[in-house]
Amino acid sequence: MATEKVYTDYFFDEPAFNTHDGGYIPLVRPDVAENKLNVPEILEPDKETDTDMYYTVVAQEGETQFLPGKKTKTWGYNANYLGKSIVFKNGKHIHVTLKNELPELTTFHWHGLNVPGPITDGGCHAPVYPGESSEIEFTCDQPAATLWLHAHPCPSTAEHVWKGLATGVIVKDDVEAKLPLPRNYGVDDIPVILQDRNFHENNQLDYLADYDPDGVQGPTALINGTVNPYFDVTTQQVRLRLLDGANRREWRLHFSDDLEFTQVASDGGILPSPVHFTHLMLTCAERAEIIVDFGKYKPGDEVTLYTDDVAIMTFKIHEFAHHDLKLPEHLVDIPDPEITPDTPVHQVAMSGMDEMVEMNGKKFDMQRIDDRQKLGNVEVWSIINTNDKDSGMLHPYHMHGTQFRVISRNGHAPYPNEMGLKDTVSVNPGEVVKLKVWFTHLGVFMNHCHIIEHEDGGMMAQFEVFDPDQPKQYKLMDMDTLMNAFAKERGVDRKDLNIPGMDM
Ligand SMILES: [Cu+2]
Repeated sequence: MATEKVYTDYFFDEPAFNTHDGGYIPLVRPDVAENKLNVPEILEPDKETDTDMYYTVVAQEGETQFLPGKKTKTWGYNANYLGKSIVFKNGKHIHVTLKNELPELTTFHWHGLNVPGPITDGGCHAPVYPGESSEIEFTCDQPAATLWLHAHPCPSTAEHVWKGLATGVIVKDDVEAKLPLPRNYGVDDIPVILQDRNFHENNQLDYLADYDPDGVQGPTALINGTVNPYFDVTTQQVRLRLLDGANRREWRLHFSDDLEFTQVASDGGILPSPVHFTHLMLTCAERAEIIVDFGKYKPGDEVTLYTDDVAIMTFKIHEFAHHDLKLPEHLVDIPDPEITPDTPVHQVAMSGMDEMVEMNGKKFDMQRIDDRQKLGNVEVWSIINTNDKDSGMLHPYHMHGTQFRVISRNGHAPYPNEMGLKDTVSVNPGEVVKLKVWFTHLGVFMNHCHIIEHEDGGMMAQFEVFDPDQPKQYKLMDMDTLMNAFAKERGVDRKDLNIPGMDM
């Protein structure tokens, strides 16, 4: 790999957009002992046949020991905080019972999974009320990838995620299985969910106290829910399935000694070719699978992972058998459907900051369909961030129901690690990002900024994927029904519901 091009800069044209906002909170390394990195267990199926898999995902309350002293009240999926990792095999028919044991309604959104909308997709139209469960089923039909599951009950998505409702979803397939990549889960293949939180009195979270319409942050990094984590390295290469699971934080990652690493997958799966780096920036909801080669270290050494100049995780090197990984220059073929000058272009403008955020000049309305695209068509979506280049924020743009290709950034080639399938793309202030988008399922889906408070605050729209030969009617949720349900569940008058994103 020595002759490969190694990128040594973040690709973004400004080092740290998220510091533009006056409310930016830098991370501080907590003054507590190191903790062994939590590696989430894998969710066992309830039942499996040759063709079908059955799972139960439970949204539940719990308590988590993040810091010395009092445990923190948290939410999670089949766990106290975050959740068990869910593994799907491409081609299998999947049945999931979605069970809500929380005191209020939530939804289960499969971020990056190509499934029909809006119910299976799990956005705001698919609430599961407390004490109830619902069933979904779909055929897993996409390449191996690191996806995720998170709550999406707008305008309360951000608070639900802040409390812990997010977990990794791993899709496996036969193509990835043939590549020489580490895949021993928990040993050399680990999810790395990057978040930040603020702890109040008695180590509790207090979302409303920390509320910022440009995204809630805290000074303490949590990796898979672990404060100040270390990971025991027992193999020469380790595959990290990085996910920016923060409400608004960008992660600018690099290792001690400027150790090189190799990205092999982006949001929607394996990249056509590996990309070698020393620095990698991830924006909200983006994923990157990277291979880190610890071959030059010896037992007892430690390698530190930083974001900016703050250490967030330590890799403790143990004895390992040396094994030089030979990654092929070409990993997989990625679909790249053709477009022509006649291809329809959808325009999306993400504008504003704070409470002023909008999409195409409007706030989100769950009863309004903002755009349409025919099933199977390949069309261009042109996304502009109208924020000011000097003081504006970056908006990570996410589309439900698809894995797209990035065509260009302000007319230039996308970043070298954007050549694969993606479902979330950072759009810098003043930038136009063009996407090539197609859909394989019908439904009503959402597109939005993945700074979750921007999404809750209205920087979100929805579109219908239609087929003239199979016209469909959708029963869409309305704000009154959702707000009345939240008020009833929280035992307050609707006017006293304190959901900041709804003040739009
Ligand atoms: Cu945004």
